[in-house]
Amino acid sequence: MTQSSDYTPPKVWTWEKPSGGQFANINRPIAGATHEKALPVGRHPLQLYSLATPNGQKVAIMLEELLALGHSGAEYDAWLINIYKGDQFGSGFVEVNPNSKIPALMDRSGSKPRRVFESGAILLYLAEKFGALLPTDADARTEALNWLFWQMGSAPYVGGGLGHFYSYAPIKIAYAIDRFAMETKRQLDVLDRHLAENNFIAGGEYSIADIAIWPWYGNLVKGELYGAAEFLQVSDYANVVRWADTIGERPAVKRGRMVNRITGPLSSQLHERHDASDFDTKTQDKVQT
Ligand SMILES: N[C@@H](CCC(=O)N[C@@H](CS)C(=O)NCC(=O)O)C(=O)O
Repeated sequence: MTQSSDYTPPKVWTWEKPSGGQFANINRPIAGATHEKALPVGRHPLQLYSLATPNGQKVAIMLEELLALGHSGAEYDAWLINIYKGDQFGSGFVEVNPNSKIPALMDRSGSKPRRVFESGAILLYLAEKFGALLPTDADARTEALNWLFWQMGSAPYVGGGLGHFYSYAPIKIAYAIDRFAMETKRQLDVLDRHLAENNFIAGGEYSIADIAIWPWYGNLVKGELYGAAEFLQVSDYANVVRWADTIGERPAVKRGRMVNRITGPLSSQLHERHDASDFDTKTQDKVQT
């Protein structure tokens, strides 16, 4: 392994300059708002403030699944928070999520607005609110929550670890890439072994565990994340690929991943979603013509 020791950490770390890489201009060691900006509010009970990253996709997919199940109370406005431009540091957004990360949800269906942040908490909140997509049987419910929290703890190694060092970092560091490629492959193997025995993550029933895991590991094995499919030899994980294909075919998943999307084919980008018909009329290919 390549060893490099041309850097000795100082006694006290200081923030002197942007560290380079794709997110250098938005990363900072201080929480809180950088500017005053109120969030827009639409007409629906649920207001989603997001971007179609894997964590953002989870919530839009969940809402589309709930609507497909007939839960009209899950109608939502989805507003674009462009994290590359620093929208997550606006005062209104920070009030909804003090951690300045998408996705964030405001539930305005009650007597006073209720904020929900952290994608796992949002999925659980919506599943409980609508009594859907979380098994009621104690064993299956526990298993769904096991995997939901597994995802929340594991994906940062994929995103903040592999994705950062393989794709975004300004220099390629063999030690870091090896460390996180190894961990990502181990996680894919965990999933592959589990999905060899189960159709869905919590067993026989599609649930919020699938909705949490698919945007990360499903996108990864389908080559939609960090361009790392070949690097990780994802075809070795045949059960994950089979599961990813099955879920990717769900109409609500196809819709949900378009919401607040600002990259990819214009026909797949729905920057804001305020009505079910927006999928047919407001994608960027139609808005721009
Ligand atoms: N644990 C959080 C992670 C959310 C997260 O990392 N969001 C990223 C995009 S995927 C973000 O908003 N980054 C903006 C920033 O770091 O400034 C969740 O699952 O909701």
